[in-house]
Amino acid sequence: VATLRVRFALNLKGLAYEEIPVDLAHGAQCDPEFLLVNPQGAVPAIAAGGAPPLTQSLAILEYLEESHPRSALLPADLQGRVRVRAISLIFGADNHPVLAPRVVRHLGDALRADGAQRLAWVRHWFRQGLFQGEARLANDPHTSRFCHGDALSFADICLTSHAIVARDFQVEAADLPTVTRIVRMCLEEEAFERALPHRAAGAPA
Ligand SMILES: N[C@@H](CCC(=O)N[C@@H](CS)C(=O)NCC(=O)O)C(=O)O
Repeated sequence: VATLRVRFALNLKGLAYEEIPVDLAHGAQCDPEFLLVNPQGAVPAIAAGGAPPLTQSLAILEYLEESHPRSALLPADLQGRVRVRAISLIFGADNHPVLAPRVVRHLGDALRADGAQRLAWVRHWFRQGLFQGEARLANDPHTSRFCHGDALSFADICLTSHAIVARDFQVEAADLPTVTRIVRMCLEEEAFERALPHRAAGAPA
């Protein structure tokens, strides 16, 4: 989910990049070699401008926005920027963190949750993110073609990355018309389509 946010932003800004896959399913994020890149043991991390690796997807989005202001992903007005960041944080701060692999692993290790219980947990928080997104976006005059007016923003990036992976977990969203519509609109954009997980370097065939 978090890596997808960065791939969407890079594509939307038309920036070229090389991807190095990290196999989360086999714990490669905790290999000593990768911990030198991100001691937190999580992706994404990007190397840009010869500086030490940048981590945390939302901070990376801010970096890309400030370093490459063309194809802006934040509105020009302060109120709009705050609204876009607030919507982004529904996904990035409130729901995704509790379904990260390390959290789900810990449910098994510490609480002996079995596979079905761990899956139910993940699906619950994916659904919660979409549900809260719908509550925030529906009936809000600032919601239009996309999460904020008619221009793509961080909020669309965060919603769509959450929704795509939720779909892989068969999370129901048909009763959430606003988020369903916006995700569909985003996926019509080539920049989003090209970033989808099955197109990533190292993705399973
Ligand atoms: N808040 C971080 C979250 C990073 C994160 O948890 N990434 C996941 C993949 S979506 C990960 O690498 N998890 C490894 C793990 O939980 O062990 C961000 O937005 O970059």
